[in-house]
Amino acid sequence: SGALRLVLADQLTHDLASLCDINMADDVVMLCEVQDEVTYVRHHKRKVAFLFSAMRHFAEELRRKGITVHYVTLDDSKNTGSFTSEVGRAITLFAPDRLILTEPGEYRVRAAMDEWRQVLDVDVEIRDDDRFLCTHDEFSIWAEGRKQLRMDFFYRDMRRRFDILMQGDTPIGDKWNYDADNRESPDLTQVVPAPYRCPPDDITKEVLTLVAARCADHFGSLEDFDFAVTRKGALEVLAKFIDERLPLFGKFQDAMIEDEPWMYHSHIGFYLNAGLLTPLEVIKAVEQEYHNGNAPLNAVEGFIRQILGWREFIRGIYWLKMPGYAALNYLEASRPLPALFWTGDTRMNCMRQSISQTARYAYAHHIQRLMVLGNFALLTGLDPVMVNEWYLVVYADAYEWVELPNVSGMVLFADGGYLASKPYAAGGAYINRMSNYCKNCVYKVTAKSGKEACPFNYLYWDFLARNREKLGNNARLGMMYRSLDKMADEKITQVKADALDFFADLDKGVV
Ligand code: FAD
Ligand code: DLZ
Ligand code: SF4
Repeated sequence: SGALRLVLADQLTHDLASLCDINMADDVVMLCEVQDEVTYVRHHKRKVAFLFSAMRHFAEELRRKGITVHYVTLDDSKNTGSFTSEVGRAITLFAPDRLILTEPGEYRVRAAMDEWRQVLDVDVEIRDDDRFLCTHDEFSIWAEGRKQLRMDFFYRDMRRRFDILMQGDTPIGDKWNYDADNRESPDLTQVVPAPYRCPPDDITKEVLTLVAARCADHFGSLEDFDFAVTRKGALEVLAKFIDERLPLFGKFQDAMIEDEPWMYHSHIGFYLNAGLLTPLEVIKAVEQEYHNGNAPLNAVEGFIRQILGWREFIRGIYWLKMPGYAALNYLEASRPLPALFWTGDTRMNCMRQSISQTARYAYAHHIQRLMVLGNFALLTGLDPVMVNEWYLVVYADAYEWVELPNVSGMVLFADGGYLASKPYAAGGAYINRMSNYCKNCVYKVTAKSGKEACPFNYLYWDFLARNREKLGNNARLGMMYRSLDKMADEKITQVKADALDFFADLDKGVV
């Protein structure tokens, strides 16, 4: 008999470590849709539909290559509902001589796999996931002895190692980072190109029916499902991004426009994280656009930094710091997640826009996640466990390895500054500068206090005052604390009273 090779929903890559040496005559590849994974957090309907359809298409592609595939659908009457029990069942069915795996993206799944070595009556071989560009060992060597980790230094090393946008030993253009050029306010006269759309084929239609029935009470919408579900489709998304959006990606990277969820972003996170695209091919394709003169350096460098820098850095931290990282709560935040995160029922226009788009598309771009939703969660002191669960549920590109460090490290400062040098806290002026949301908001972004004022304005100072003991010594917040110290007593009393009123309204669900 041959090997049983398990492929998870986020491992849909034809040359995956556990598939590359397949013996077509004897081996079986297994994929399974299991209830435990659908509900350990109750994922957005669109996310489940995307993954199941992509898994089914991938299985078809393997079959077309002549590979034997054991595919278990969620509604298969024999489906036992978990990875462990389904792998056990496949072992009885096929009596393989070994089980070959690629290490999973999540610690939770890795822990289960490590147990399989004991409980399964077969040899278990877990291979490194070589789709990532920095191995766990390389990252821990880089991190060793550093009290705080800074993405910028990691990114420079990665640029050198992979020779991306380099001129010998120096970066092209002589600067490593062009973020200073990447903070323009939105230009409302520019028409944002229409996003890629892939109408459902028969496989996707069947999945949509299944998900509508089985996940009826999950968050989010399946309406007009149009994700790519194959590698071919994902390559089209990438090509469309490169042609139509990349040149302006840098300039408008942080900009937000009402009713415009897609902006100049790439929308490839879903596909990268599920394995339909690989990071290095994306980076090379985008670098080439610079060399061809089709896109400016600030756009190309800014985009490459997200994938070669941030994505690898975030993953490195996850594996270095788990399982402890998930429990960190440096600021001792404990407010339960308000219902408005699920309903979008709020008068704060920036929050309503970001949440309703998230419900509709299982997508929001980085600045909505960080500076609107994240900023709200940080300033109001929401419980990190609940905030993490929300982000893991609602985005179709979310897996714990990438969601957790972004939320606990970047947004909530729950790791005390290991990942980010300061909390990304901001008042309404930032959102007003980067968006047109405030024009249609009942709150006044220019008002600093009182019922009509933009809540971010006083929540910002209240946050700093409340967390002085934990943040007062942070060098990067020095200027803000000096401003707070200079604030008249009445003004501070007003800030605190406004914040208390806001929290009372938040509890009542009327902000
Ligand atoms: P683009 O803006 O076009 O960027 C290109 C690619 O760069 C992304 O597809 C992604 O692969 C990578 N990238 C960019 N920023 C980051 C980052 N901070 N960390 C890791 N990769 C990055 N990204 C996820 O893939 N999954 C998540 O669950 C996730 N959760 C997030 C939660 C919060 C609170 C924040 C602030 C960010 C989160 N991100 C997450 C990072 C980022 O917001 C998304 O990768 C991005 O919005 C996806 O859209 P896009 O493909 O259009 O990205
Ligand atoms: C997120 C998810 C969902 C909803 N369903 C499945 C599934 O049915 N089968 C599967 O193989 N993987 C699923 N996943 C992804 C896993 O929960 C997990 O996040 C990744 O495999 C990373 O370890
Ligand atoms: Fe958001 Fe404040 Fe602007 Fe309203 S005024 S959209 S709450 S930043």
